[in-house]
Amino acid sequence: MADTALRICPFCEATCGLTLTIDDGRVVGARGDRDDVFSAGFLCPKGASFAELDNDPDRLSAPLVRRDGVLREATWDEAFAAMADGLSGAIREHGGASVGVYLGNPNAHTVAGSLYPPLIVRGLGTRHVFSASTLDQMPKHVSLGLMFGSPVAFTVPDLDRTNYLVIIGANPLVSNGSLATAADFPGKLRRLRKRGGRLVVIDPARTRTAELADRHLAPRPGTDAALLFAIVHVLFDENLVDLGSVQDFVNGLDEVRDLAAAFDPDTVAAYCGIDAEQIRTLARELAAAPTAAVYGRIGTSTVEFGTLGSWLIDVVNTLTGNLDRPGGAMFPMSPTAPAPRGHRPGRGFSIGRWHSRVSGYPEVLSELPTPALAEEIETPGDGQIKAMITIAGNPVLSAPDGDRLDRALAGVGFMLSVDPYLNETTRHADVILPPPPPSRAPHFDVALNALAVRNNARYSPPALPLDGRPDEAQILSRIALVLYGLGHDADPALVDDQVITTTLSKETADATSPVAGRTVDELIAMLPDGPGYERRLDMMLRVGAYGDAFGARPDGLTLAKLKDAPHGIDLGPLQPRLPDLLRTPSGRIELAPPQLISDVARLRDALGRRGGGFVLIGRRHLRSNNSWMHNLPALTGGTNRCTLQIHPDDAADLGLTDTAIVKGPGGELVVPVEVTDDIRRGVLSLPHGWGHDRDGTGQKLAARAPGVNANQLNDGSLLDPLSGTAVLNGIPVVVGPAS
Ligand SMILES: Nc1nc2c(c(=O)[nH]1)N[C@H]1C(S)=C(S)[C@@H](COP(=O)(O)OP(=O)(O)OC[C@H]3O[C@@H](n4cnc5c(=O)[nH]c(N)nc54)[C@H](O)[C@@H]3O)O[C@H]1N2
Ligand SMILES: Nc1nc2c(c(=O)[nH]1)N[C@H]1C(S)=C(S)[C@@H](COP(=O)(O)OP(=O)(O)OC[C@H]3O[C@@H](n4cnc5c(=O)[nH]c(N)nc54)[C@H](O)[C@@H]3O)O[C@H]1N2
Ligand code: SF4
Ligand SMILES: [Mo]
Repeated sequence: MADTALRICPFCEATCGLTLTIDDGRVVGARGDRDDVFSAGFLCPKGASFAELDNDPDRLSAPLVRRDGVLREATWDEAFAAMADGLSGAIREHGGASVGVYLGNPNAHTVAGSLYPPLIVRGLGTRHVFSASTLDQMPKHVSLGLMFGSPVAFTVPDLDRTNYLVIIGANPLVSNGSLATAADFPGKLRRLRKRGGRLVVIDPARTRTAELADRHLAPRPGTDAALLFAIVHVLFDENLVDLGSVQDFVNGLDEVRDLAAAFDPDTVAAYCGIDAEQIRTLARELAAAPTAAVYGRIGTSTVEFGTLGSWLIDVVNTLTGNLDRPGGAMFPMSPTAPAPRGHRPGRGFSIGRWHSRVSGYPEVLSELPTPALAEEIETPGDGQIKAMITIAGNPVLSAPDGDRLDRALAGVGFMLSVDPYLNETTRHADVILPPPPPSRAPHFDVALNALAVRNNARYSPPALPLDGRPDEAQILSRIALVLYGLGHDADPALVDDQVITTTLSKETADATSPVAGRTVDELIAMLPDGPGYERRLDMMLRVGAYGDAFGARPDGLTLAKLKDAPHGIDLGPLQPRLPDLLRTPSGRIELAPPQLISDVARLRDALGRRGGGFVLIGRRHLRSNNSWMHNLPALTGGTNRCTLQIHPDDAADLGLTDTAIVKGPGGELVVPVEVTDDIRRGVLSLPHGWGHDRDGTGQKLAARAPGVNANQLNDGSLLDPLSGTAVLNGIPVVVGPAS
């Protein structure tokens, strides 16, 4: 008898509710859950392939331990013991600070990945922390931190209510949205147009999102920050600035106006390759629209001026009166974020509290730039990385110059990976601890609820039992136990208990907390029985904005209430949150933070550049997900996969027909050519996450159509200096026919 179970999809930021079909103890199908309060039945090809991914025969079902140089299956006891030996040995010899940690993207999509890695980092006491953030959204954290005082005070476009949306450097019809959690992003864009709203897309490629737009502008890659500055220039020049509801708490307006003076549309037009009149029109329309929002992603983030671009997006939102207003750019209220405590000055946000050892890159959010990982492993001396832990990451393919990182990882003394696959990165591990498939894991969007375009809370318990395997929470807890000196076989609940006690001690001592003055023991006694992560989620929900404050607000949220509402609880449209959420020392919005101001000189200097030569950008595919979904039959094959897109005129000039050789600062690749006028002249596009042709990996299907690693063209030396984020778009390359 087939059964069903509800499960939020963990494969991208859209967080669709799925209905899984379960037969004979395994998932055999997935469809969109029409009753899900957030996604209302939407799903994409990746969600539809849930069963294949869950049952992929190449997924590791047992841990691997390296013996005599060879990775072999081991029992969980053996593997945990080997993990403990390896880590303790490295720490004994070189100290916890010598252990590097790399945290990959799926951590943002799992309960375990959200709750436990910070404890591992703290247990090690290491500053060698690297993550996918510096290949992705770190510029946004920095601009938010400097403007609003909190690096997680995300602004998202109010998609359901806006009248005018500018999407710059994002392709949500393919990515399904990022840093703006919205199930059915495509439907929301269509509905925007149906209700008379307008959509403008700014992207060097005519993407599927651009095809849906009223207007598509195709700038030269890397020039977004200047383009946005020109919009700011016009807003001031034509007296269109109107701060709306935030006007009483904005600092730095004059500085921004003065800085924008250098970015007049005529100067910027030549640099961006967009008509000055188009820029003026955009600024005027943004100012005139009843509500409007500018939303940017990867194309504005992983570029030379990533932090400036991320900042200027919110500057434009502010200057047009759209910050924090319905239909504009708003701040979501996550159910597990601490309840708002009223308007008060904060400590602000700083970067560069320490620097990387070899290149001297500043720390950002307690992390160092991932492009610096290889050199920190390779370079001898005090503070060298001697051991590595990777959790849910594949930096050999996702970061610049994977060949170098590949060699570096091969030389690390001890490496531990928590990952379901033996892949380009984990093949270097001495111990691989595989989490169970998603059907056997719980789901709650600790990270992504803070980005949702409509407030909501949903919880999926595991759809299937663990069958004797540890879940990822237990795996990560056992690593933490070793680091706390308790031994890998201590009770994993100790880890959660410690977090709960610490958190509740702080809450009860904080006069502004909803549980101020209560006793910790009383609150702990109210937590449910069950796995540690459920106890922690319950605690977070109860002291959160919608929580029951441990009984003080009986109608409020608890985990039990979420379990009783399997399709989720809708918490309503986004609400204005300023000035309460500001945590800047001034208690005001800092429109012109000094760190950003001083970086503007670099942008001004770039204005004289005129291009010439080719630049490389990336793209995503609806049936792919970074590097790790190329092993599923339903998602393989088809066109437009790992091909080099080039404009027909460029291809003709070069005599390019089928295969090209591309050379970049980091190496060269031979790749099939796809001639298309969807791309701007002078620009080449190649997706990332490919290059599955290394020995010793275990994804057999992926290896049959390996593609090439776009990141090998990149040597990783170019970073956005404020955020330490790799420049992945706008890489200068040389291209010609492969003969
Ligand atoms: N050129 C170029 N490079 C890019 C990008 C680009 O646009 N252009 N994009 C960048 C971006 S935005 C990102 S986020 C990074 C991604 O960078 P990474 O996160 O390093 O790479 P992924 O390919 O997402 O690898 C995810 C890993 O997690 C494992 N995994 C999957 N599910 C789970 C799970 O439940 N638990 C655990 N423990 N592991 C799991 C997979 O097997 C895989 O090994 O790539 C970046 N690289
Ligand atoms: N199907 C699928 N979905 C995914 C992923 C995936 O790999 N596949 N990855 C997930 C992850 S980790 C992330 S972070 C998100 C990313 O989500 P998005 O940012 O929406 O995805 P991208 O397709 O990388 O879109 C970036 C766009 O920027 C454009 N671009 C490049 N350079 C520039 C530039 O200089 N200026 C401007 N204006 N545009 C530029 C590119 O042409 C591209 O269309 O997607 C997530 N969703
Ligand atoms: S859009 Fe994202 S969350 Fe929704 S089904 Fe597809 S992969 Fe899953
Ligand atoms: Mo990402």
